[in-house]
This record gives sequence, structure tokens and C-alpha cells, in this order.
Amino acid sequence: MLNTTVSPGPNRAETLIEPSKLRNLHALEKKILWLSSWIIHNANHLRPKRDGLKVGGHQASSASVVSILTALFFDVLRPEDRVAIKPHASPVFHAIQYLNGRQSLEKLQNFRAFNGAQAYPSRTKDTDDVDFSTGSEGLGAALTIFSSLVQEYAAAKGLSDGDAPKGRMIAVLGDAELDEGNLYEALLEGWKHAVRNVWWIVDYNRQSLDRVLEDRSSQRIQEVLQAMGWNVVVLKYGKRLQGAFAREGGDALLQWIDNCPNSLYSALVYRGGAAWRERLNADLRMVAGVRSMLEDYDDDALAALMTNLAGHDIESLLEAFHGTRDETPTCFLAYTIKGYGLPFAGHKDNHAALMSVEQMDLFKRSTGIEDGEEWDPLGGLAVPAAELREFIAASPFARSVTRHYEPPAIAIPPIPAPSGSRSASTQEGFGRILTDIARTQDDFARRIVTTSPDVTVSTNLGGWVNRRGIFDRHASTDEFATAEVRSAQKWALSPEGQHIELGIAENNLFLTLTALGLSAPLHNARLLPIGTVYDTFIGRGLDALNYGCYQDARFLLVGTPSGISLAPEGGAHQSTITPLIGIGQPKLRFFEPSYVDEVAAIMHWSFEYMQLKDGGSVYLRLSTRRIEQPEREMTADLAANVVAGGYWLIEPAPGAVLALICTGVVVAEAIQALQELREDIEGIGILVVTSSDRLHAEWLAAQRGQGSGARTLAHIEKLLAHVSPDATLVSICDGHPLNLSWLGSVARNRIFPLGVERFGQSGDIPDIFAEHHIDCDAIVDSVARILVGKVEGRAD
Ligand SMILES: Cc1ncc(C[n+]2csc(CCOP(=O)(O)OP(=O)(O)O)c2C)c(N)n1
Ligand SMILES: [Mg+2]
Repeated sequence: MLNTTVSPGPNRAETLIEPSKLRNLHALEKKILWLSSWIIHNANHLRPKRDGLKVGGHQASSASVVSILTALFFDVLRPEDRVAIKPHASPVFHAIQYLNGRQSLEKLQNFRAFNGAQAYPSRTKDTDDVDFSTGSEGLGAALTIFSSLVQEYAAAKGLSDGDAPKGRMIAVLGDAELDEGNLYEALLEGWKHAVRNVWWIVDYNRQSLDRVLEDRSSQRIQEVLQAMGWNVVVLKYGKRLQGAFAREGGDALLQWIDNCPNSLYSALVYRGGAAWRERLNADLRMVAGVRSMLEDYDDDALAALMTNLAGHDIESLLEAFHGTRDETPTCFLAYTIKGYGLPFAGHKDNHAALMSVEQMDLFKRSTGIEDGEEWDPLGGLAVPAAELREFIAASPFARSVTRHYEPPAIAIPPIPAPSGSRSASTQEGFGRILTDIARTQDDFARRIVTTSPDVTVSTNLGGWVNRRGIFDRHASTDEFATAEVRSAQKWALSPEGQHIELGIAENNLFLTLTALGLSAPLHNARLLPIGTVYDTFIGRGLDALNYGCYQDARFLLVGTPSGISLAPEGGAHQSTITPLIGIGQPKLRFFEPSYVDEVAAIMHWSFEYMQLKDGGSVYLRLSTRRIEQPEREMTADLAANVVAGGYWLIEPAPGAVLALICTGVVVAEAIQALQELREDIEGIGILVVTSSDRLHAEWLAAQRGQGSGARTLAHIEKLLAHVSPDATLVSICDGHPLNLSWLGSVARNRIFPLGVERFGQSGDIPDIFAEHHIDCDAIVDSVARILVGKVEGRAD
């Protein structure tokens, strides 16, 4: 069924939209349906293939949302609005930007190819002005809530351009995204923060990948959203159907279609006009007026009538979008048909279906496109190209204003290590550093914003929050303080507050960090976001963390406390694999300091790195275990080593045959072992690794430079040059041993990697460290085994 050119039919409900605007939008809608299908067709059928892989693309998902996006981009959106587009509508977005002059033909022709338009809209890889990346279902929509919160935050503090109008944060989402739990976590958090100017437009085609949705899902969705304080606008029937409902017999038709199960409706959509007639005749022919109504439509017109859902009706869409003026978050539930206008419309297996060459040819002819003019942006339409060009240029979104900001970097003053007790933990150190910053009044301190999912105090942000307050659009006092309940925490809420307190859901932490970390490009406000979370619960929000990094949001993530060092807390709270996440996650630099003065040096570096064009985010893994701090000065040289990834805490003697390598708080065990081994083995050094991630990345980069003449040595190569080429290394960390085991490859040293490979359990540090073989005895045993091995080796 190719029903893109059907006549409007005999009846239509009235519209207030100017006829010329409608005519132009209908022409663009038709072109966008064609182009989005053609982009995918070209990628699959016309481009040479080298690997035999199916290229893919989603013609049905795209067709489903063409009318909605046409109405938005060519009439409703303003430049300050930000949009998250459902992942599988990427070709529609790229086609629209092509018509807007913001996307090149070459990128379209290379859709899903190297350097071509991306399969799913990408802020970093696409070049046609993507606001929010999408791909992982549910995250883009949730991000709009947090981006709205950040827009409020920046405006309340005068950090963004005060005169700039506030944008609407809009998500166009697939209905299956509503199955993702993270949306409901975000809705609740958004309600707590009274977010506004958020729109969700649900492409309610009642199909996901494998499934047709449960009947009456829309009722449930409406109720949930309304309970969260949202307005819900249901866009169900288009003007043509509304006209038919007004006729004699129309009530029965409305009731029939309202009660029609989703799967029957989809099947009839797929089968077309004759099937509709047969079914409606069977069910409704006894109702007065129905028979004559059906006779007024030929099969094509009847199919067009019965599929005239509001999500494909530009008039209904414009009336709804323009009719929504208040700032209350609003969800438009727009009924659509997956594959609308294409031969597999309504077929339950159409998610990844591609039109055949023959079907595409037929579609081309029915759309009025000549051979060789497939890529012509505005040709072959009922409206002359020049008129359409003018119409596009006059649309509000086409106004050539800056949509991507690059506010100047904030200068980072020196961050001294906090003075204090001989024994301290890195987490305490982090808290004291922030408290010291909170006492200052410079622009740097003003730009820091902290956030935490209900672990603010237990991650040592309390001192900072007491001084800087909690952000809320409306000021309110701390009732406990007013009632003279004694507490160390002073939690006053106000627009000036610099901490965003979140509920416990870690997904929301990472989405908040993502939104805060995009405030420079999206809201023209440079912020320095810091989020704290119990290290093990990074796993709980891992996809959202990856999502934030993927779109190059910039933030400092503090995972604390971490490891089995929080021994009595037991295996449910101890983190073991997070160092591997830190190393593996692109666009996230990972540090695990041993001492408090290192924390200060790393934070200074991080705030600068977060603002570099080719910088990224940073993850700091900290501990509550108190250890003795070295009495030393953080010289520029030491700081440079700390941020480069490591330094010799105890310099090995030239040609030393054994070195201990540690990261984080198990430095204490390394020092203890050194004292035990010193008598038997001379010149042992202790290498403190502050960032296995940075050392590894730089080492790999240096290797890649090999062959192009004399290459520069990586930091770790220079460090390991201090020991004998056949020296043995013993590495130790409070995390998976793989974190440091790669160090054996750098200079081909034999390495014994100690670390945590099993779930932890409750105990005290001596018990737990012994159980997991990361105590002093484990180091000494490893060394003994090596020495025995060496002796045995020689005997052989
Ligand atoms: C988190 C996540 N899980 C699974 C997928 C794989 N997937 C891609 S599309 C899709 C269903 C899409 O249905 P819907 O959101 O309704 O989109 P539409 O019907 O408009 O294509 C699934 C399961 C994904 N992209 N993201
Ligand atoms: Mg769907």
C-alpha cells in the first residue's frame, strides 16, 4: 500500500492552519519520507560492499515519525529548543537537516559508512547539529528532564546569557522506550525539582522491535505521567477521521476503532482498503449510516481514512504543539503507524524490514521523483522548489543563530593539599579540599556544582554543602535548623545553592552529570560538575555513564568509598571491577590516588582537562581507609608525575631485581612488605601508580609512534627503566589484578599481580586483606615464590 498521494476523502474537520503553510509542510513531509527511505536504500542496495554485512537502517521506524518531525522542525521549533530524537529516526533527522542546508549530500550517501551520517544521532560524530545523542533506548528522553534542570540552574545564577529565551527540552521517543525503568526514575526526580519546559512526544505506533504493545497501554502511560505532574495531550485521530466520526454512523465507527485491538488494527493497516471494507462491513453494516459512509470511499481512500491517525496529521500536530503554551512538562501521545506510507506499514515484523528494489521503484514513481533526481532536495513536489526554499528559510528554526556555544575556560587557581592529621583517607582529603574551595569567592568556586544520589554526607560533600547550599528554584529554610535540632548539616535550599541533591537512583546521577557536563555547549554556561557515588554503584548507572561520555559531557566522577578496604560493609558494598571500567571507558580518565596531596594535584589537573577541547571527564576512585600520609612537599615535578600516572615513592637502587607496584590505599601494605624484605633483597623500590589508565593510554600511543624514527618514551617506560631489565615486579591493588598486570609487558618483566578476584565479605582489614591475598604476607609470599622459582630455574 503506497498511500502517500491519496485524496483527502469527502469529509474533514475544520482547521485553523493557513492553507499555504499546510501545503508546504505536506510537500516537505512527502520529501522527507522519500529521502529517509532512500538514504537507507542507498546504503543497503547501491553502495559497494566489502564485508558482506547487512548495513541496515530502519525505514519503518523512520516513516512512523516523519510528520511529527516535519511539523517540529519546519514550524514549531525555535533555535533555543533542544531535541533528543528517537534513535531509529536518525535518517529522518539527517534528511531534515539536508533540507535545512545543515547536512551534506556526501554524508547522506555515506549513511552508516565511515565518516558518514551516523546510524543513531550523535553529538560528536554527526556534523549536522545534533543536540543530544541517542541510541540506548530511554536515555535521550530522560536527559531532557535533567537538561531542563541545568538550564534553570545556569539561569538562576546568571551564568548563561540572561537575555536569551529559555528553550524547551524536547524528546521524540519511541513508545517502547516507555518500558525503560530509567524514564520513571527521571520523572520522579524531575517532579521533585519542579522542572518545566520539557516536552516528550511519543511516537505511539504500538510496536517495538519484536512486539505489538499491550492494548490500552496508553491509559497506563497517561496515568503515570499525570501522577508526576505532567500534562498529557493524546493525539489520536486526524482531521479526516474526525470528519467521519461526525457523520451518521460515525459514533459506531469511533467506538469500533477505539475498541480495536492493536494487533487487529495493525493487520488491517497492512492488508489495506479491501480488508478494511470487509471487516467494517462485517462488524458495522447494521448500523445506520455506515454502509453509505463506506460507499463514499474507494479502497485507497478508505485505507487512508482508517489510518488517518493524528501523529500523521500535520494539522492536528500543529494545533496541539502551538496550543501548548504553559511551561508544565507535557507529553504528547501521538498515535502513529509504524511504516506509514510504506508497503510494510503495520506489519508486525517491520522493525528492520527494508523495501525491495522493486518496492522502492514503485515508491519512487508514486512520489513523483524522476530517475537520477533521487537526491534532489526539493524537486518533484507539488509546490515549486523556490517557494519551498523561501518557506524553509522563514521557519523559526532556520534562523542562523549560534546553537553551539564555546564559553571561555575558567582559570583554575592552585589547589593546595589540605593541612591536617598525619593519618587520613583520600575521601576525607577530597572533602576537605572542597570545603577549602567553598571558603573562597573566586569565579572558579562559583562554577563548581556538586551532585550526589543520596550519599552526599557519606562521600564527604557535607562541608561543601554547608557553605554553598543546595540548589532549588524556590528558597526554603532548613526546618531542622529552625527547630533547633542539632545537626552538623545545614541544608538550606535556594536558587544560589551549588549542590543538586538527588534521590538514590544512580542512573539519575549520571544523567545529571551528563546534562551539567553539556551546559557549556548547550546553555553557554561553563560549569565544573562533580558527582559522588559509592564506587560499587557505578555499575548501577553504567549505561548512563557511558552515554554521558559518548556525547562528550565533561564532569568529575568520584567513586567512594571503594574496594574491599571498606571491610565491615561486606561484599554487597565492596567494589572490585571498577578500575577496569575506569581503564576501559572512552572519554573518561581514571585515577586512584594513594595520598591526599595526590588528590589535590589530580583535581587541579581534572578541572583543566574537563575544559580542554580534546579533553574529557575524569573518574577518581577514593577510599575511607585512613593511612599515614607522607611528609612531603607537592613539588611541580611530583605533581606532574602524579597526573601522568605514577612515581617512585621509594626509588629503586640502580639495577634493582625487585620492585613493588601499588595503586591506592594498599600502598600501606607495599611499605610494610618493603620493610620485611629489605634485609634479604637490596634496593627494592615502590612505584605508586596514580592512574593505570593514563599510563596505559600513553604507553599504547607511544607504541603506535614506533617505527617513525626515534619515538618518545612513555612515562611508564621511563619509570621502569629505573629497575634491572630482568627485575621481577609484584603489583598490588584493591581491585581486579588486571588493573596493573599489563605493566609486565612494558619492559618484559615478570610480574605477580595481586588483587581482588572474588566477591568480598564482611570482616576487618587484616582478615579481609589476608583472605584476598592483598596483605603484606601475600606480597612477601609472592616474592619468596619468585626467588624459589629463580633458584629452581637456575638449577634446571
Ligand atoms: C537500551 C536498549 N535496548 C535495546 C535496544 C534494541 N532496540 C532497538 S529499537 C528497539 C525497539 C524500538 O521500539 P520503539 O522505541 O517503539 O521504536 P519504533 O517503534 O519507533 O521503532 C529495541 C529493543 C536499544 N536500542 N536500546
Ligand atoms: Mg514503537
